[in-house]
Amino acid sequence: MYTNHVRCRACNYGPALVPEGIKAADNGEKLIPVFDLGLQPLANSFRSADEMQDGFAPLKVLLCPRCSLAQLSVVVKPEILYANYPYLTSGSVTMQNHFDRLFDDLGVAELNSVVEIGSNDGKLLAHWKAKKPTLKVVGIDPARNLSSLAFQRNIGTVVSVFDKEAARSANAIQPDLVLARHVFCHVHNWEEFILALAEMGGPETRYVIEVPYVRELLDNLEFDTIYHEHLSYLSIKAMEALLAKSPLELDDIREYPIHGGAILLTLRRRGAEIMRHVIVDRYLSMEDFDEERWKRFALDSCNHIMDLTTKVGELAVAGKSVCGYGASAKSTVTINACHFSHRHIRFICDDTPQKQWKFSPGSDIPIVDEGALIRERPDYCVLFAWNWSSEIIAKNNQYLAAGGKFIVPGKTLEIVP
Ligand code: DWN
Repeated sequence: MYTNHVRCRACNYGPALVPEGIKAADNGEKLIPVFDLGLQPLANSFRSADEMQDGFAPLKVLLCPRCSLAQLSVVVKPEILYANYPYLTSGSVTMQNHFDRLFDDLGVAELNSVVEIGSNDGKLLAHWKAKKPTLKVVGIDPARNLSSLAFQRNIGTVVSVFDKEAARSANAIQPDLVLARHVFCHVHNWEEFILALAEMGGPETRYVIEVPYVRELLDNLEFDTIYHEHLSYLSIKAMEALLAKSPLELDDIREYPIHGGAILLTLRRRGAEIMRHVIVDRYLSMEDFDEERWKRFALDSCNHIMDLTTKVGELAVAGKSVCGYGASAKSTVTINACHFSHRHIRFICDDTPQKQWKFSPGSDIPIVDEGALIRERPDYCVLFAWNWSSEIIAKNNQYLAAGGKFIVPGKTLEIVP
């Protein structure tokens, strides 16, 4: 189900890779363990009552002391994670607004063709085509179940993990822009990914990667964004170490609040007539993601997990009913880290049909439709999908009016109202 990962995927720091049984001279290089949640289920392995729970794998973060890339100690096989993927890009207003902002910030109105890697169900490309009908678009995504949804939106998808072959297929539209949103940190072989990117487009093509920024994870204790799909937790320093040997270079960085705080990296071919933006050096000068910072994060995250466990446990003992909202990958991490069961969290409301009437991975907590919040009217609701909290709270004012309260996990637990 998984392989062990011991060398940094950005700068190759780590022990020499030698054949089994051969004792290698110790080069003294070893990635540093900085955060460990033990054996955890796969965050999107939702199962119905008659299905076996998929495997568990170690969830441990290793830090590269040379380039500051944090990365998981194992790599779960992509076909296990993504062949039939239950996560749908959010259709929320917040996400639509983000798509509009990217359309404007990336100047898509002036472009002819866009390829999206990890295009999921085609929502973004369909949204952009609605704004510019002449835009040529192609998606690349390994999940066959999602590509059929994209097809219903008239978005063609190369059904494949992203590699050179998929890149050459998508390159038929000669893209001006290649976009990869929340994909890059799911990828194991970064060098191959960058080389495959360079197979597309021409001298002026922009390659734009949107990923969570490790600074937000550390600052906001976003421990629940650490799961097996997220193989890496990106710093600009690590990106520069990776690109140093590649045909592409980092040209610009922008920040967006989506998914708890993301950065948008614009890469270009080396030598393109573009001045590298000074902002890259500004980020490099501010980054301090070292072992001491990560170990402080680990301690604070453990305290946060204890606080939530205690709060929900006290409510259960007091006879209060508690449910959850948002069967996100994040909810799986939190539920298993807190060892919650159906006795603590009676159910989780979620608007994703592929997740409803199944169980949260690793637990006996059922996932139900959003209407259950009003039908069952529990006393408290843990907002596992905290990155959509304003939207979710706004649409559930009837629950609040009936006396319900949301528990919003964050750096500190917030009770709303
Ligand atoms: O990297 C990834 C991020 C970008 O998205 C993927 N590996 C997996 C996924 O992570 P996630 O599952 O934590 O994503 P979300 O978007 O935080 O999940 C929110 C969940 O809440 C979804 O299952 C949908 C649900 N939801 C809902 O029921 N009602 C969301 C909204 C906004 C709502 O109104």
